[in-house]
Amino acid sequence: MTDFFKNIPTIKYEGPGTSNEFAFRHYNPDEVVMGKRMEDHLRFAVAYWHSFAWPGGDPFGGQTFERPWFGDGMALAKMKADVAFEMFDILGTPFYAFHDADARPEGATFAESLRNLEEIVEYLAEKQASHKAKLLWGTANLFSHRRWMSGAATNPDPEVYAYAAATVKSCLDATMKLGGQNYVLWGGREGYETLLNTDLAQERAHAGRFLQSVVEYKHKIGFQGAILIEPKPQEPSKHQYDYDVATVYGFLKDFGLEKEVQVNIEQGHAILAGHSFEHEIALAASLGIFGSIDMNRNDYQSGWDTDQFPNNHAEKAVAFYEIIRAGGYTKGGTNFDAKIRRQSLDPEDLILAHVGGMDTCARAFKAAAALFEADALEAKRRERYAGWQSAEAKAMLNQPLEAVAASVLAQNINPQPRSGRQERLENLWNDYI
Ligand code: XUL
Ligand code: CO
Repeated sequence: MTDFFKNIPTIKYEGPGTSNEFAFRHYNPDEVVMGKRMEDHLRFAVAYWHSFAWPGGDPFGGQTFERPWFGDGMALAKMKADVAFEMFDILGTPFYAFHDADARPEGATFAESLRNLEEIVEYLAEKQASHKAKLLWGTANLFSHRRWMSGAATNPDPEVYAYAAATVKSCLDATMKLGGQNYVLWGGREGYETLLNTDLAQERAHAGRFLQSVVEYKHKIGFQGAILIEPKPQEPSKHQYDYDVATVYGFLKDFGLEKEVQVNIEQGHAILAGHSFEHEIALAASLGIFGSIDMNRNDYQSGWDTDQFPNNHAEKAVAFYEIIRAGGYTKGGTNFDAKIRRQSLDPEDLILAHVGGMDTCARAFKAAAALFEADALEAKRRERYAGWQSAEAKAMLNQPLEAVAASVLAQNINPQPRSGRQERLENLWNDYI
């Protein structure tokens, strides 16, 4: 036991009326909604990087957090893991997610980094065995170290491609060892700063081959988790090749991977791509590639990825509605890719940020589930498309253009526009949130 969270109690559900800061108002893990416990619907995960590895810097200033585990060496890395599992216990979160670089010290050589990773993975495995939290996903940090500055799999230097392959292999091995349910690839540096020095076609081809080789290796070792790409349009690169869900789907089709790889959709990334979170979820579900989500919010004035904790349940309810329509998660979950602000120095801030985020999601989820179960919105949607239920309408989809055209003249077809009822549907939403 460390004393980092000393005096902070285990967070329990007390309901919306409580005045206890250290209690859930909406997240009751055992409450059954739509036939399943909320914990099993929401599958919350804590992100190791934001909560335990990030020092609180921004582009204008450095470290603001002083954590007893900051520094180098395995002993501190293990203290970090101890604190992390203490936080998972306090919150009751069933999952966590991590990059290699969040958990192990960087070595002077690849071999040393690998030894450090293997040692910390051993330690995390012991932790998992004696605590509730399990691994939602593992991933490789292929963006922070200067070796990745011009890309990982898309780097002009073949040695960097090789180093990326070795790194992803080691992280996939680690994820498998820890029973991870997914493996995520986020290509922050898989893009360019300027087209003037970039062979876009070659870089894209290398990214495709790299991903194929990851999938081949997954099958070779018998990893049962899902491989997920996390789309993001830009930041840190000016342009990233995994721009949004539609772009990723085209990429997967191009490399024959659309049945092998799914997406991890992040709220803030969807907004940066000019979409809504729910749009990205609905599109991924319709394409059969919905996997998991990174839950957060951006500051809506700053125009960049501020990774804040969600605090607006009405906004998230629409996203959870699409997840429910998609049939919910299978291997995925709700990972808080969110960090406290750099002025939020206290251990309490870390805990209560998650409490608020979990409550926001639970409240959103319950509203979405109630609306879905009432079938109110779905009934209206079905009614809108009801014309397509007729045999004649269905048959039309198999007819050539000229036959459809002829039917307009023969039957004197004269369609009458009908209201889309948007405001009425928005009012219906308000009844549930
Ligand atoms: C960056 C981001 C990453 C990925 C994992 O914007 O979202 O933290 O989730 O590499
Ligand atoms: Co993310």
